[in-house]
Amino acid sequence: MTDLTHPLATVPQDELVARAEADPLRPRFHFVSPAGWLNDPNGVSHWNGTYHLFYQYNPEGAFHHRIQWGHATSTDLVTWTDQPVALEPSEGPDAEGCWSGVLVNDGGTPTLVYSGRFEGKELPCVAVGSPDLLSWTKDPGNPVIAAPPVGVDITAYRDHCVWREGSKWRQLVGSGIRGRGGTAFLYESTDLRAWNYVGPLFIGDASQGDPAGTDWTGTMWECVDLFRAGQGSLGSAPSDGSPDVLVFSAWNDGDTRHPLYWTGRYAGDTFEPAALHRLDYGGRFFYAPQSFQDESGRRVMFGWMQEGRSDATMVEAGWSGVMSLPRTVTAADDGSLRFAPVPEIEKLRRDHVRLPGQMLCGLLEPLETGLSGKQLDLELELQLAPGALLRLGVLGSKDGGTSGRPAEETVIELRRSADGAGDGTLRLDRTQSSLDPAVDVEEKSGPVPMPEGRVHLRVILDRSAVEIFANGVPLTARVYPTLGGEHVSLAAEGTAQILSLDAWTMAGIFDGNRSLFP
Ligand code: DQQ
Repeated sequence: MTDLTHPLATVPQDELVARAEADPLRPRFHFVSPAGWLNDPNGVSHWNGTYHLFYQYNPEGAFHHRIQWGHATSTDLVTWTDQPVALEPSEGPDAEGCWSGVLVNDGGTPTLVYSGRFEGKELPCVAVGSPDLLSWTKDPGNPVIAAPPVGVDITAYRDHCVWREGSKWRQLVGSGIRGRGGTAFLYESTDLRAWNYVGPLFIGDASQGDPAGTDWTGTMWECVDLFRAGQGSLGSAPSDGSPDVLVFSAWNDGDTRHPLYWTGRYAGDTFEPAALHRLDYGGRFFYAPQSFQDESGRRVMFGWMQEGRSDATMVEAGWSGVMSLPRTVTAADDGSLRFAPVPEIEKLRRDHVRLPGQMLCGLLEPLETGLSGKQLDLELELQLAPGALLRLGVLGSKDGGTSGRPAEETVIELRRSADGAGDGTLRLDRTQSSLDPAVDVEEKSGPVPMPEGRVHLRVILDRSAVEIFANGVPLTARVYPTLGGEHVSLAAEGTAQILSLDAWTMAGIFDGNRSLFP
């Protein structure tokens, strides 16, 4: 067991799991670490029929320190089995942490490429796995790249995207060029050990846009992920116009801002951008996403749903960080991406309730749906008139409050533009979501295509974890209700027709018997 040497390690390790499990705000059907700290998804993959999810893990407590690679496996992307820690810092180039990276199949040998942290900086390292992917041996030649490109003044340098192209491996390392913007440095290798620097694949422009904006590209790109969305593989000529996508998490001076993606074309040694998009309107609540193609050919993405409560509260709770549900990634006709929870998640649905379709016309008072729960999957088909607003309240507590409004409520709003044109807005209002004045309740919102005013709305609630998909556009966030409210209500301005509303309670995926060191 690790020594309790870190000043934040105030909860004894043998108490951490019980402490974490006792927290009513801890999700029950999202993957969470056994206790302690979790951040980025790493090495996400499908290997001989088994899904592997590695993650940034600190079993010492709920704070980011001396990061290891936690590991869990699944055969269905729904239930997960904890596996032994895959990578742990050791003397040498990863002595201060095994930071983010990926898994590749090197001619049958599972191989991790990750960022070893030493003396406050990260460099690329490699480890090879046993055939069952449960034990890992670090390469004696680590770090496999000795330093960032010479002569370039960088802001940071870490995280990896590695793929096979023809007879060679290619690798991107996330970085930023001081005074210019975020970037991904491209390398090439025949053996994953000796890498030749090719050049920056593409350089962002941090002087463009408002640094406070939700689409500012930042001064460094963390967790770059390059893939072809649709038919064909990276580097091949696209047969059907499928875009190439460069996902990155915009970072600035220690601040984890938000995930973005460029669509465009990767060819030769460069990426020609077509358009920049926000990946998830929850911003930092779906950070550091990583994707993979599973054995059925789907692209599946996980993201880190970081916390919106104080560091001290996390430490006290004994756990921090939620892995998003795995979501499929597809290209839409307009060239941008659409996301949906993988259908396997429906296995957890229980106690189906279908409400009759109804027309809501300018309802001032919220309509009681009779639905309630902290672990819910809600699916609505909606028809909004031009200018109409639909308001779905969840995790509401009826009692208290003199204004007639619930004492606590998290509100999801969909508004169709007044001119009835194709677009509308998805908004998450968390201002009444918690009586705790210390939690993050910043508004989250963004545009959603609403052809003919039709919206398919999916809302997945798992206590403090909320994932919303409106016509395939995601908004992911965290909420911290203090009253344990479970009410679901509906209200409208203008004319909003609910064509169907289906609701399920979601079963949990863990049995409460987890170990910090599986
Ligand atoms: N988290 C990792 C880094 C990465 C960052 C460290 C993103 O490798 O850049 O835990 O959240």
